[in-house]
Amino acid sequence: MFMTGKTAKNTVEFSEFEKYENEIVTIKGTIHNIRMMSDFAFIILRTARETVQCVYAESFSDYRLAEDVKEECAAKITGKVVAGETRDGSKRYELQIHNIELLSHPAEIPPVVITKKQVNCDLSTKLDYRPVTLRNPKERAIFKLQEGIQRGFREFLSKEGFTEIHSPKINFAGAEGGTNVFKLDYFGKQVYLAQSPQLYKQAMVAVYERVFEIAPVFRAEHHDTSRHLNEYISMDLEMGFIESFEDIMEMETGLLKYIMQLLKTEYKNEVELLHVDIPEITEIPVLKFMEAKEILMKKFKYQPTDMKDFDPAEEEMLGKYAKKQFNSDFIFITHYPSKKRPFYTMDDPEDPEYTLSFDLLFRGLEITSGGQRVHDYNAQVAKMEKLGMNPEEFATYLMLHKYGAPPHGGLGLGLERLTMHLLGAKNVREATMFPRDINRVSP
Ligand code: AMO
Repeated sequence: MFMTGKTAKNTVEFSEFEKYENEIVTIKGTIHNIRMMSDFAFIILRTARETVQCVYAESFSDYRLAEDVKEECAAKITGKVVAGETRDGSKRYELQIHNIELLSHPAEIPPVVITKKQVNCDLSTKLDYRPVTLRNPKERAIFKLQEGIQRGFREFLSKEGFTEIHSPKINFAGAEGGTNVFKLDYFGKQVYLAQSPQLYKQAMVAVYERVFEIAPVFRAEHHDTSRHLNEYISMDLEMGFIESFEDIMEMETGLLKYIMQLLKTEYKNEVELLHVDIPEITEIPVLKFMEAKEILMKKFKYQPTDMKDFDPAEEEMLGKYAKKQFNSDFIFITHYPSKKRPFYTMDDPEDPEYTLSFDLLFRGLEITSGGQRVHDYNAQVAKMEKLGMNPEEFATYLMLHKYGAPPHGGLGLGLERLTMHLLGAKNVREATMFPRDINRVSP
């Protein structure tokens, strides 16, 4: 026997129906819904990205609907492609059934109704039965859309000369500091799950100049919040030879424009099904951290409790401000206080209390952190010592600086957070296929 690499199929896709009008074709999928009428039946077939209306009537052929044709059976349906009309008068193809070949039978009926427009149960139940509830067309559209975001990220950066990398997730140290690092026993030695690809993406700048990674990262978040996950997909980029940290913000603006355009064109069905309000991006306003604090105090009469960072309420207010003042769904906040940014962040030479860093807020939620990094060896060692870190523990990271690194910077964009606010969802878990949080590691 030989494999030839040919992947010819003997079934057609719904997208090809137009060219088969009035012809007999076979299509495969899962029987999503059966609606029995008095002398005919609608059988909705769920294919990879569509639902196809198939109609059964005795007049169409000699085939008679068998008893075991049930919802969630995998099937091949043969029939005649006919053009029908939807409620709004547009053309929609359907299939007049001539035969149904069942390929599998479910052992039980689904525990949650998935045939309605949306899955009507609480979030926790929805997540408990995720392998089943994700079959619902609206539910699965979320993650198709999410695929589009990642695809846009990858396509845009590839065109901009970035190399895709994969950094290790079992690491000698946490890259972001703080207490939210997962410890792991590694053959008797303590290691850590990657909080981000930070140390590795920086190392690779001296190799490929521009790199990106889309991969899971791990944060031991001890609180159950609507915006934190213990495992999330971080879309990271790092670029060398920057003139300033603003180059990274320009890159992200271009990147987001590209992603939104891709969603509008190639993910139109999902955008419509989910009623996604795709943001129009022409330019993104930029505010300095302290300017933003002043706006909060003066315009919103808000008295911040922490002058080193923003709380969620402040981010929300800044989101509203960006919309009202600049008609923008996004706003960059720059120059975060040095005390709140990780050790690799470059301080602003003009005012070292602050950093050459930024966050990007999308509709009032932080979706990105980024900035310029320290690239000089002595400066990085000095900064680590100032923060009470032991540079020797980071000797492999410091090879980058010791043996020469170009000026560089980058960013990390949280995929689930971006998806969440595109959907207008209240909880990040809605935008996470199989979320991991303090109470959930299954399914
Ligand atoms: P930071 O820690 O701010 O920066 O994370 C970057 C982005 O990741 C998302 N994010 C999260 N999403 C879900 N659950 C969480 N627990 C969570 N934590 C963070 C947010 C956030 O803006 N190394 C830097 C990035 C860089 O400077 O390149 C970093 O990881 O959207």
